[in-house]
Amino acid sequence: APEIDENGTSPEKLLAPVLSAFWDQPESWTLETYERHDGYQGLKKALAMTPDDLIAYVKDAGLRGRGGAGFPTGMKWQFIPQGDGKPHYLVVNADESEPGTCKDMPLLFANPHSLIEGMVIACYAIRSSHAFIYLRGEVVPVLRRLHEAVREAYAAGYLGKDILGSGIDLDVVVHAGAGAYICGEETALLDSLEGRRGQPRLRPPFPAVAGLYASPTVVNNVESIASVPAILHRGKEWFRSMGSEKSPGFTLYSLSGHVTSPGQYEGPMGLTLRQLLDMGGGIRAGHRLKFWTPGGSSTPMFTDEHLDVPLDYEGVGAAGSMLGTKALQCFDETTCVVRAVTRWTEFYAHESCGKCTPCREGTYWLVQLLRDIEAGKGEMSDLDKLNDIADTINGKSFCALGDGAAAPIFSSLKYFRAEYEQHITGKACPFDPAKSTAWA
Ligand code: L3W
Ligand code: SF4
Repeated sequence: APEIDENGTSPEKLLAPVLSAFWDQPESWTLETYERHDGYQGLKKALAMTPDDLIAYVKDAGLRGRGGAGFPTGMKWQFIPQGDGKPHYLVVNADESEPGTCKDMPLLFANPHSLIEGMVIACYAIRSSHAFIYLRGEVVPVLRRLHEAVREAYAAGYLGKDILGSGIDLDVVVHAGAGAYICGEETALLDSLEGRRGQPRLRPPFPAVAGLYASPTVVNNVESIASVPAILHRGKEWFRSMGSEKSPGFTLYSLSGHVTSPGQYEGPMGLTLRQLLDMGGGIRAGHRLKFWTPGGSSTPMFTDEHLDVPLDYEGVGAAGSMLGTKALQCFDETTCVVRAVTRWTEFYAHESCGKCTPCREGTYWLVQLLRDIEAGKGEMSDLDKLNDIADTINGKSFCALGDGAAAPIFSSLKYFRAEYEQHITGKACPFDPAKSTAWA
């Protein structure tokens, strides 16, 4: 059982999942199952409010975006201008691709109606009658399930014309992307949705001002929107009773890597990796934690010194990283950190959209240096070169992908410089690859 801290992380809260409450039930994804678990009750409460009051309610609840940046959801909705005569759009970012992140796909697979209900609520708030779900296209079973859930919602009157007799209309389009990581960046996603090559746009203007088809657009992560119905149904005070003042509520953590029972774990914001590992059976038997990521590979890595860092925006930030998507990838002592960083950097080089020079060229050169070091062909001066190239990418690239590529370079050099040096002086990787199961 997880340790309970003095900040009010009670057993009831840990053991009362919301988003994942009935994932284990037969046909959890159907409308019938959802309605049996209070489905679409939050929508009824929302429709009894004015849109402005609804936005204020979500703002007061303190929900922060679950896609990586933690931007306040209610504030984002409030940015949408009113009475401007333009169409407004809601776009759900379901392009989950950050390495280690596996929460939105299971959520959509097991409980798609929580997203659809949240979308109706959000669209009522921002006065939108057209919404899109931009889904990572490779995940075909989720695509099929979403299509079916949307069909059920239309048939039951939760989508379409005059929803529940309220006079509001909403059409939802499910759009499958073609498998580019950059299309998870909100403006590249919008370009892709419009039928163009997905590359980030200059911000400002932010999507709230000029988004899809140059109209005011809210882009929210799946988990953010799927969390809204429960806030309406059970109340903002209930939501605020979990987590911390600045990072309230429940959330899904993705636990992966050298863990006895990897998977999705739901709990209040601010749990620690130690608590999550307790729930997940710990690091695999006979091994110990070496390094881990708090929010996917784009966030600076942590070590076993950080087991008690509260996994909220403030706690992780104070410890020198970012909460990101709460993707906790755990690596034990059999993993070569140089190999892991090489693999991640290959990913960023492959996924770099090529629009800006620091990222396009820098990620390529990082890969060349890292491959040499890992193969025992590196020189000591390469470590400064790695740092310099990462420094040229970080903060000087057009979008967050560049910063994400630099993050593992800086943090691995900070915590594991000696291991890089060992590769260089020993002219070989000190790890027997056969002993490392992290990389196939
Ligand atoms: C109107 C303003 N809107 C900010 C909006 C903005 C966006 C949101 C957050 O990157 C991070 C990134 C990844 N007027 C506004 C405004 N907004 N100022 O607020 O914006 P921002 O720029 O802080 O972040 P972002 O560009 O959304 C997201 C990190 O998350 N990440 C996640 C990666 C991948 C996934 C996935 O696969 N699902 O999420 C991991 O760390 O690196 O730093 O909506 O428009 N003045
Ligand atoms: Fe494209 Fe990378 Fe530049 Fe982002 S940082 S715009 S992904 S080249």
